Amino acid sequence: MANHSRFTQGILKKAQWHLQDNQVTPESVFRARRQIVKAMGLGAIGASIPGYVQAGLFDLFGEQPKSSFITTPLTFQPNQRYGTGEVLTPFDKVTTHNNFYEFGTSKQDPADNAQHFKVDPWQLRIEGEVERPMTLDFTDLTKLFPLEERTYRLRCVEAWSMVIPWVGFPLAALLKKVGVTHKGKYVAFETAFDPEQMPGQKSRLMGGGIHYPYVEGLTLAEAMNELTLLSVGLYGKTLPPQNGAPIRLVVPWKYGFKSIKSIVRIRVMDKQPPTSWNQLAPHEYGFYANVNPAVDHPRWSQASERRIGEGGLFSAKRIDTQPFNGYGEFVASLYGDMDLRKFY
Ligand SMILES: Nc1nc2c(c(=O)[nH]1)N[C@H]1C(S)=C(S)[C@@H](COP(=O)(O)O)O[C@H]1N2
Ligand SMILES: [Mo]
Repeated sequence: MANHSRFTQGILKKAQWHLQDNQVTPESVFRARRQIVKAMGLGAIGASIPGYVQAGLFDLFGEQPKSSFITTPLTFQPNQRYGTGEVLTPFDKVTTHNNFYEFGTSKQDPADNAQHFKVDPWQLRIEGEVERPMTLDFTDLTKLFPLEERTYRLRCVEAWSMVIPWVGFPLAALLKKVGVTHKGKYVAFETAFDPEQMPGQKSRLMGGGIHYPYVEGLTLAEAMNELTLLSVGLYGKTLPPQNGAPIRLVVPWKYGFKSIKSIVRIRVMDKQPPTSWNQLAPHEYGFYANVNPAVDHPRWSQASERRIGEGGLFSAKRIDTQPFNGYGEFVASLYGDMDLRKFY
């Protein structure tokens, strides 16, 4: 599908009561909320705070959640090692400006169409070239491994970006638990296939021409890299469905389409697995998809990006894109002298 819908945008609706982006500093709001939660004697955020108290706190700071979906607070340790020092993208932007073509191709569609997506019960199967295949159920996802909060930049191939406080655990922890065999060279991921719940899987037009289920893949070395996260939450609570509930991948040095959502299968393989955007338009989207300002997309430049939620509506802040999205110190060695123009 040559003219797929990567640049079709829904009409931007903005309610009157919205604060201007420059009137709030998301980072300070997030920290302040933690202070209040402490002062209220509820312990650190992540302690068992009822959902309605959380919702109340969002109200207090003018960050009305768009989700009617129930998210619950998580218990986690902050991990400062990857801190970007940048302003966090406001919660309402993170949860209303989404790519999740199973729910439609416009940025607002996932927030509008995913609210009734059922995530419990859930089964995530880990199989293939592993010693101990296993199936994780919904409760396992947040209980089996210690959770960390990590703030990462997310750079979409469409040249916009965000800064998001994820909660999750390293994919490496899961791969160590199942034990990769000597044949394991790649890791394949698959999103849920449920056309009854995911209207984009029913209609070729609504689903942007992708052949579902959405699939992605990494080399084993990429999958084992310390940055590669399986995320189960953001802003201290479980993931809203539009962000890939109940579990999604986050690979911060690669274009966002690698960070596959709502995963039901992880398969360790001896061969490179097919990946959805590469199947749809192979000359535009490669298997590696490392963020690279020096290699333009055939139809637009990748040298800079629009930081969502900063600057005004028509003057969104543009910043330079960094090689590997700024994570070169952790990942450049994975690629040695590989020609990153050829392996895009
Ligand atoms: N299953 C699935 N995963 C997906 C997508 C998708 O359409 N379907 N879109 C990808 C793209 S293009 C991006 S930029 C990120 C966006 O994640 P966010 O909406 O949480 O910001 O999700 C990725 N994961
Ligand atoms: Mo993207």
